[in-house]
Amino acid sequence: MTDIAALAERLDNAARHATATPQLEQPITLDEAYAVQRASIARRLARGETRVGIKMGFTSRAKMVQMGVSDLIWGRLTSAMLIEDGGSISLKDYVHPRVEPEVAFLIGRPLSGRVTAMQALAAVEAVAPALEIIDSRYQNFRFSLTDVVADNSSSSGFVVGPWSSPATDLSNLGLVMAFDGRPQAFGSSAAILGHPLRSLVAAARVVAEAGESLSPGDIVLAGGATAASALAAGVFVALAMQSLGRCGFHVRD
Ligand code: OOG
Ligand code: MG
Repeated sequence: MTDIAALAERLDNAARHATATPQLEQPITLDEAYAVQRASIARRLARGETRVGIKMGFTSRAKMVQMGVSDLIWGRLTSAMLIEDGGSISLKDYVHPRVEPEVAFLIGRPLSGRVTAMQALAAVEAVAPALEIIDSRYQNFRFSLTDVVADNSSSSGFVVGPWSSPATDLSNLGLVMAFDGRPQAFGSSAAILGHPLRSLVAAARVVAEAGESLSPGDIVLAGGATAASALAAGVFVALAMQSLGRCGFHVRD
């Protein structure tokens, strides 16, 4: 029997204290992994954090290849993970953080279940460039599919840039992620399942499978468009995305 509560506590503590934990010793099922994720987030909510949306993972080939996992996953975003655009983070709060360029959707109408891309778009209030900070709580940033799902899909922080009209064509927006002006990754929003809206369609389906819904005010991160880059102390991380503009944050020691 998998002790869901014990695993949730272990992963929550690893995140809170920024200390790595070994990969899970016993194999668990995907359903158990999502149950651990839900229980670990419940601990955060009990401490006063609020739910602000969800993040999709492994929606691009670049990310699947980098991490050796090829199934789409998702995780929950809480208020404590939101970093102000232009703000800063401290490396002390993370185990081995990485950053990746994403697209964010702001939900304007409830969305859940099997929907078409047109229906998903109709639920979008605004779109923005975003940077996700991922930080696996597992040693050496190595995990299996179920390990990473239990660990809330490595969610640890995110920055959202200026919101634009949902009418913005997201199909193929060029992007550059830079550290102190030095490009770390180039890409296109097309890398996200061919079109980031497909990630929102998938988000609507996976939350429904979990008995949940996307609600007005929720943020959905569509998934990294390129491989992630390890963060280094002192750098300013910037994302510039065609049509959508920029966002960024400072990394302190
Ligand atoms: C898992 C999270 C994946 C994405 O955008 O693909 C993810 C990881 O890479 O640690 O956030
Ligand atoms: Mg991501």
